[in-house]
Amino acid sequence: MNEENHCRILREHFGISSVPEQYVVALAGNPNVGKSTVFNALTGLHQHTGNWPGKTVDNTQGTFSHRKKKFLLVDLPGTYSLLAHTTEEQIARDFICFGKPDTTVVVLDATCLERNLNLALQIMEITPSVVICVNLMDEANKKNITIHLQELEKELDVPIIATIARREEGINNLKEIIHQVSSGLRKSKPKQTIYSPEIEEAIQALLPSIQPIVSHKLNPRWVALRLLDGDKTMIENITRYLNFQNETDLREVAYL
Ligand SMILES: Nc1nc2c(ncn2[C@@H]2O[C@H](COP(=O)(O)OP(=O)(O)O)[C@@H](O)[C@H]2O)c(=O)[nH]1
Ligand SMILES: [Mg+2]
Repeated sequence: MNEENHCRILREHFGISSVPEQYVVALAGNPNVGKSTVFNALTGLHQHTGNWPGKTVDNTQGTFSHRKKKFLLVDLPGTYSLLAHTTEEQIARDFICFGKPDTTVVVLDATCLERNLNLALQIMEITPSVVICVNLMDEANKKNITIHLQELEKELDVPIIATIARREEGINNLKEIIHQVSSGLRKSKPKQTIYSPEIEEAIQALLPSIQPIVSHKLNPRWVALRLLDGDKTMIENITRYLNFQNETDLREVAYL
């Protein structure tokens, strides 16, 4: 997809007004993890709020520069998952899948990492361009919670940055890693959730049919999982998205 086309899709479908030489960064996270605080620390006053097209959900966008590169940051609605069907979850999921952000930052609450990791793992199934921001480190310290960040980073195979967003601690490191991931200087192969043998077998059976259709546009394993879910709206969205790019109808694969 060329850059101008990408900007047009972002504008028409997501109300995102990016310019071609700008990296687009999505900010995801459960509600109340300090996402807006991270957003403010990254963008300062350079932000404005509107609505997602056709929805009554806030769409806040902001900009910052780092190492002479420009970044457009999009604050996604706070969600626990990307699988259920609330408007907020749909917006977050569609943006990560089809808006093709250069980097998706997942903000996690350091005091309840395990619950928060659920969303991170779901996002890691969609895109390899993920950065995990473990926020509220001061609160975790107060509760004597120790997080082995390096081990977690190795385990998940995505960059992890610790922050105390309220004090702007770690924000520069976060900018640095966003720059590295967006520009392709740092590439990850995020750990994938392994399902039961039956599901894994079904994924393997579908992949050869899915791969040529979705090629590099979507992660084939993720598409296989959605087909197995039988999530009709999502299958329609994927089909529309691929048609948009003049691709074969995905439904043929769904009804194999
Ligand atoms: N102690 C502490 N509080 C924080 C930190 N980051 C955010 N907060 C606070 O957590 C609350 C929720 O933050 P907010 O950014 O609105 O969360 P959001 O719902 O994820 O957007 C606010 O009171 C913030 O001031 C942090 O790193 N440490
Ligand atoms: Mg918020």
